[in-house]
Amino acid sequence: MIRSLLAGALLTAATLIPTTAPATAAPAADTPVSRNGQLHVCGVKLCNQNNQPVQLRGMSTHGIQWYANCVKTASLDALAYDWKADILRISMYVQEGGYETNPRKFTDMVHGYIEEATKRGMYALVDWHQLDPGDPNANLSKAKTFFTEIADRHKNKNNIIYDIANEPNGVSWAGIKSYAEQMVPVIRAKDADGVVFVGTHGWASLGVSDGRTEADVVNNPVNATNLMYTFHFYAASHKQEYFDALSRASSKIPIFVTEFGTQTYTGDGGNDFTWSQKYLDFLNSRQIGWTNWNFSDDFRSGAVFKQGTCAGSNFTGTSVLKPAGVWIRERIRNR
Ligand code: IDC
Repeated sequence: MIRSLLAGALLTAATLIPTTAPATAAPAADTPVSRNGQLHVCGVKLCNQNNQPVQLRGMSTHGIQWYANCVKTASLDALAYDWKADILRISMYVQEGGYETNPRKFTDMVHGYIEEATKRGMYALVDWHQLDPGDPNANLSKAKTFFTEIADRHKNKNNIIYDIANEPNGVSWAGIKSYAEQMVPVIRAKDADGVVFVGTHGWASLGVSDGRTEADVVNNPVNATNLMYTFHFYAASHKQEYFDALSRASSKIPIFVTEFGTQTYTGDGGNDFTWSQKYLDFLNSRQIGWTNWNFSDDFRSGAVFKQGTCAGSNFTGTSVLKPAGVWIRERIRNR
């Protein structure tokens, strides 16, 4: 009886196995993390375990206090195996209903998303999404508590990157540098080889949105190793002046683009694919990594999925995507 039941079960299973692997099947061993391992900063680039420069491409979640339903098994499978992303940016707002309202809940959500990225062989970029207030020092003690636990829990993984300040604003570069020099030792005390990112002044514009330039950073870098500076752009808003600052800075300091959109800085409006392509061509030529804003079905044009997609379970292919999503998926997949 047991034998025949077992045989029946095996037969059923066999008939269910499709002849070709589905698009969502996990490649067993060949993943971005298996290929590259623990990363480190090498000069102005990010290098892999073999000391070769590596460019990571992927997506940022929307705020996980709002769009957790877009970060689940089916969507992460699509990101890893259909989009072929190297990296997931986990955007945890501090204010606006985020971390400060329930530190336990949000820290646990981030732990969970890190495990999900890890299972799929993607890098996990932990984004401390401070925005308002813009001075990261305002959230300093919260940041210490949060990153101490994240770094301690995941220190034995080789795929974690720590972004300690999303978009500093209304604060001088000196103020951000001081914050970074307090945060880096907190993280390194737990995870000695973890790469740390820090946002630049003027909403991660290298100072340009504050009427400053990248010279503030170049002439007064954070006193820390294994650290990169972040730059954000929204292609329909941020054109030549921003591009030129990025271009100049990228030969002098290590840069990662942790957020960009093909539309305006509102994350909405018409797409400027011409300027977006100009930026990506430059980033690709310099092997500067990037994550695009954002992996959700918000109504805005920069949310890659059509509204309502996240309530379902189909995230694969282009039929679920808005124009920005079709454009960016293509540029993550094809390299
Ligand atoms: C926007 C979201 C929007 C949300 C708003 C509030 O798209 O739904 O209401 O934040 O914080 C950034 C920020 C990022 C912004 C994004 C688009 O880091 O939080 O998201 N943006 O405006 N910097 C430049 C643009």
